[in-house]
Amino acid sequence: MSPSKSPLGITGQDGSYLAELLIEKGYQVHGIIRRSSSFNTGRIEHLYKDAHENPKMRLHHGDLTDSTCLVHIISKVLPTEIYNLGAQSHVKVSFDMSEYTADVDAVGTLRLLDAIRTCGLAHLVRFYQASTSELYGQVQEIPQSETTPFYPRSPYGVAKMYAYWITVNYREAYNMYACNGILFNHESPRRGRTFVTRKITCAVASIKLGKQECLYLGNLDAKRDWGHARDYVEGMWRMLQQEKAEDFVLATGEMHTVREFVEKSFKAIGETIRWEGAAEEEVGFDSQGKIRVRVDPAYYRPTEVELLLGNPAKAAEKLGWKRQVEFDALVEEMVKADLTGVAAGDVFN
Ligand code: NDP
Ligand code: GDR
Repeated sequence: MSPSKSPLGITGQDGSYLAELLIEKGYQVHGIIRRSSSFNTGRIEHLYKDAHENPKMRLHHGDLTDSTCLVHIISKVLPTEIYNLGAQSHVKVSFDMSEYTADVDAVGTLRLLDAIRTCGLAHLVRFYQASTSELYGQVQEIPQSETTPFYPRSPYGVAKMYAYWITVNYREAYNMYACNGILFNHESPRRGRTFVTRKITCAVASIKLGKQECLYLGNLDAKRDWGHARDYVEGMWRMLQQEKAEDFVLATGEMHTVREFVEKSFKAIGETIRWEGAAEEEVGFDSQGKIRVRVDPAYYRPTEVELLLGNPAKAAEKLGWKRQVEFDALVEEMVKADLTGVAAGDVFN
């Protein structure tokens, strides 16, 4: 039997790139998807169609809030690697749905680890946990590495901190091959449209095509370390190919503000943004003097993570991993994809 990989969260941004990578590597992929009243498989449609002729990918209905289904799927599939990418992954939404976020992101990870043990696979399965730079939250050190103390600033960050430690604990207690990838923000044309990068590139494309007047944003001064999702799924896979399970930071080592992301995105359509005013009154004008960006405090978070900058030295040394896509190329790719998508009336998500 060829080794099989099970990504949870296969319908998300990272899951879709990871599924592509694993199929390319010749593995059988079993994805777990949630039942939905509408199609939620847009990002993996191209892979699923192929599966009818060449069954390299199978989908199973399941949910991180349902232990029984996790046990059933794992005992049926007998995977060699499990990637837990499933999560309520939106930081702002986690303030509105804190209990649900804890159930899926924190307890869901525990359920999955216990399902592996229940199936008697603790020594056979390699487990990847999608940990996050949100664990660092309030700045303790710049740049942040595997040894930087955690100080999460949202229900999402706190839930992911439980998931981080339960992964470490199961590695130590049950000798499981279980790793945390502490990934800094990574984006792509498949990024959900409510995350700031994709919200910006979609709006810029819509403004260019005359379908939107103005983009409303929250904190323009937040700083993030943004890379390309395709590079990061390669790093996830490499983490599970080591002799010994360890935790790794994946990041670019470069930081930009939301404001810079806006400016670069407009530059990609040949437009320059001029800022006026401060804080909630700040606006961005285009070269014709039209207001194209406004601040809406509704997008502020009760507690904000102001600055994230990762140090990927350990991943470079031990995994031979390095980001391939530079910041400018990432922005250009996203704007270009959205120009095509908006023109065709066919945007992801
Ligand atoms: P997305 O939000 O795009 O995808 C999340 C996935 O989780 C979707 O497939 C979603 O299914 C699934 N999911 C949500 N709730 C459940 C549930 N209860 N049971 C099973 N599956 C569920 O996230 P990304 O692809 O961007 O991120 C992947 C993982 O990496 C997440 O855990 C995220 O927290 C983490 N992460 C992401 C970073 C980033 O910058 N992208 C950085 C660091 C960590 P559905 O499609 O049905 O909603
Ligand atoms: P983040 O990503 O919270 O870092 O979590 P997001 O793109 O949502 O926010 C990044 C920064 O931009 C600021 N911001 C806005 N954000 C959104 N979504 N919408 C806005 O209008 C807006 N205006 C300004 C935010 O305040 C923030 O500072 C992502 C998710 O993928 C997590 O799952 C993952 O763990 C982390 O990245 C690493």
